[in-house]
Amino acid sequence: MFDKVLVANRGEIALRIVRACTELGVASVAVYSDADAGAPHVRAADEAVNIGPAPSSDSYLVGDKIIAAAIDTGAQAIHPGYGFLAEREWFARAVQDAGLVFIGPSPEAIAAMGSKTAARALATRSSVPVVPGTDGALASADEASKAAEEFGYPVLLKAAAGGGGKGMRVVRESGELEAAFGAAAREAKAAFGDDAIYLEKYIARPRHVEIQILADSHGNVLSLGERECSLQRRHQKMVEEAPSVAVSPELRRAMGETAVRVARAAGYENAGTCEFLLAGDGQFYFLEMNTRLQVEHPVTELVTDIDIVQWQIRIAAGERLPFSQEQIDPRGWAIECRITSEDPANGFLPSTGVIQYLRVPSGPGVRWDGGIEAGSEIGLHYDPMLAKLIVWGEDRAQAVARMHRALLELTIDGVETSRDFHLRLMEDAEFQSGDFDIQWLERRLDSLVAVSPPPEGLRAAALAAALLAEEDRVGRLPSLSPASANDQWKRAARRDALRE
Ligand code: MV4
Repeated sequence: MFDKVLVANRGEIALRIVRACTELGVASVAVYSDADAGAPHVRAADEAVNIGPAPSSDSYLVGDKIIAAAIDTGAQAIHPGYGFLAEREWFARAVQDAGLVFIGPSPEAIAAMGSKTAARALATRSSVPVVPGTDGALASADEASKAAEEFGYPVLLKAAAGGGGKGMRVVRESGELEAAFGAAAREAKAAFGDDAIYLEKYIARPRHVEIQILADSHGNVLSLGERECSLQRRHQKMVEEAPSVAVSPELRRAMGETAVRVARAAGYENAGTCEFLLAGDGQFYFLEMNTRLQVEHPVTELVTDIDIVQWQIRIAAGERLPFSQEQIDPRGWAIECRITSEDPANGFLPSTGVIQYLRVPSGPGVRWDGGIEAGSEIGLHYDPMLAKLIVWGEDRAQAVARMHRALLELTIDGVETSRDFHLRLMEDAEFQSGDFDIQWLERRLDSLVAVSPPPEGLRAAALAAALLAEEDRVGRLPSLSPASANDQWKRAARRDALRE
């Protein structure tokens, strides 16, 4: 095992990795930008190194500074977390070339999965189902048009270098294709510096289900089961769960075996995730493989009782996975809410400020993976995710009830957060039924961010104030039925929320 590991990240994931190191008896080194001096992840680590100014392009994205910090402090390995340098082939190679261990897959595996067309080809060679589509990139809008006729409309144009929905265009009929092809290529060029576009048949209203795998350096590759990630807004996941209501034990086995096949074909090592679309008819299609630890890994940890981050470190140190596939049997239900500093009542506009007060939920089955504390300054330099609230229950209904209770316990003063949005989502009957797909959340958004009435007392006071103001204005108390008063109050409250 390593003596010392450098954590090349910030916020909640840096803390998560430091915790894993500490439990393994491994010393940890944090890195931090000027904006993060004194941040929780810095104090949690055994040592910390400043790597530059607040903008991540001058700090968390500068591989040379991070590698130099590892060498200077005598760390033997670097854990990249997610985002920043986690999926940069050049960084994984530079770490190796510096004589250090990159806690993640090889640069070759990162490169193989970085190209979505290469990943598709690799899957096809391994008899893994992919959405019907082109084998490689399209040379022109004309070629795209021919392919679209072959596979049939609607089709989806995707960036070969892509991921995360950038450079993606749904095309419903031939007349729209040429413009959509140009737009997708321009967007791909701007986002990835590569305008290569390929095409797939568009799958209507699927679920987004992914399989977590662990692969050691001794040829053992295991599936830790699925996560249900359909609840997204603009390609940002908001809530994840494990397992998925749509996955039977048979489907879990089939998808797990498929993910393991992809990982083996890529010579994959360490933790990784295969993303699938799951269609309404039960067909599943491999989309891409994420070659990193994912934000939502805790839901898998809670249902499998396997510490994925500890195993990432142990695998990188050459240890063997001690369990067999048969021993991995998800138990109970886990749900994660991503608590962000965004204002749901205001189009999820990022909110900034200082955390004035923080009450963290606790009690049975509750886990808080956070990166903030009272006094933390929330700016615009980094991702708005403040923390993840994760719960476990015996079944889905208990997990939902527990998440609702935990969200009630959560108080964050000083910035707007997604907390109330998550509360309303837990109260939503359709969410509770589990019957949703990748478009459901956006269809439902308006009703989930609508202003809910305050407690009775406050509402009565607000009504009394409104009536007295009206009396002042017109010289008599207006006649108002309770129902219409309630409607008028809601309209006024909604106006207020929109104005803020
Ligand atoms: C698709 C798809 C439907 N049909 N491919 C989104 C990002 C990238 N990981 C792949 N994604 C999708 N690929 C085919 N052939 C649906 C998605 C998708 C999605 C699309 C629109 C809006 C939200 C979405 C959320 C998840 C997946």
